Amino acid sequence: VTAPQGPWRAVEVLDEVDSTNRVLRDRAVDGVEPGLVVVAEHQTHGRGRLDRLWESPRSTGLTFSVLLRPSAPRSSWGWLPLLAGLAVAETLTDHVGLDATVKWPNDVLIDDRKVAGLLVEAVAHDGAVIGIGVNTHLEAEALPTPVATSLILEGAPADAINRASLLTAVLLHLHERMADLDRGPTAEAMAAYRMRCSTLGRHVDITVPGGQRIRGTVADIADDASLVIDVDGHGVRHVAAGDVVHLR
Ligand code: BT5
Repeated sequence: VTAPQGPWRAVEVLDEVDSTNRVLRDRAVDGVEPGLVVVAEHQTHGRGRLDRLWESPRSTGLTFSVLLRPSAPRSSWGWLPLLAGLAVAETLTDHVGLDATVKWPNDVLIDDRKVAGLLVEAVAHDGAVIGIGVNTHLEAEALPTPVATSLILEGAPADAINRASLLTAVLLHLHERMADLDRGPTAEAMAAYRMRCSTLGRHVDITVPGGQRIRGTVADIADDASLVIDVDGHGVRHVAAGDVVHLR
């Protein structure tokens, strides 16, 4: 793997590690410069949000993290996972030829099934770790949930999902969308996110931190990256964090 253009200084490939996010979080504490990319052939404890697990048998996925130091003010960091997810979805369309959407806040879907997940964490020295897991070669019997899918199952051509070339393509798109974040985020980036967001307009069930559940229709993604929900029978509510289920 060679480091592509952009802010990426180096790409480190590890055979086995608990979690690439954990590695970069520790490196950030040690004061490592941003721009480092860590890829794992296998993660023994891939992390999702809220102590959930990201399951990916050896060599069936692209699992990596990047360390950045966004110059955008913290008030716009809500857009970080959204625009990173947008970059992944754009890569799947441009590089692999599949129609991918983003599910707020951190999933990438094909045909409403999860093909990629993102975990963004604020770390030492104003850093942000963006962890990305993409199911590339996962076969049907190995899917961790019924709502998961993989690029191979969606009919992607084998050469397009070669993990080294996919990584290079994702890093290029990520570089562009993170530059948009640092510029504002730009109106173009926010519009591109809204266009690709399959949560927008959907009837959803949301569990917010603390456990409260809200049912309603997603009316908008606000400029602060929160969801604007038309709560069934109870007016409008902004939700900045939570787990979303798309209802039929
Ligand atoms: C995520 O969390 O989707 C974030 C996943 C981030 C993984 C990357 S891999 C590289 C980097 N290093 C890490 O340690 N993590 C990052 P969340 O929204 O909480 O979703 C987790 C849920 O997705 C699980 O509870 C499962 O239901 C489901 N899931 C687990 N593995 C999956 C897979 N391979 N494909 C689709 N869904 C999966």
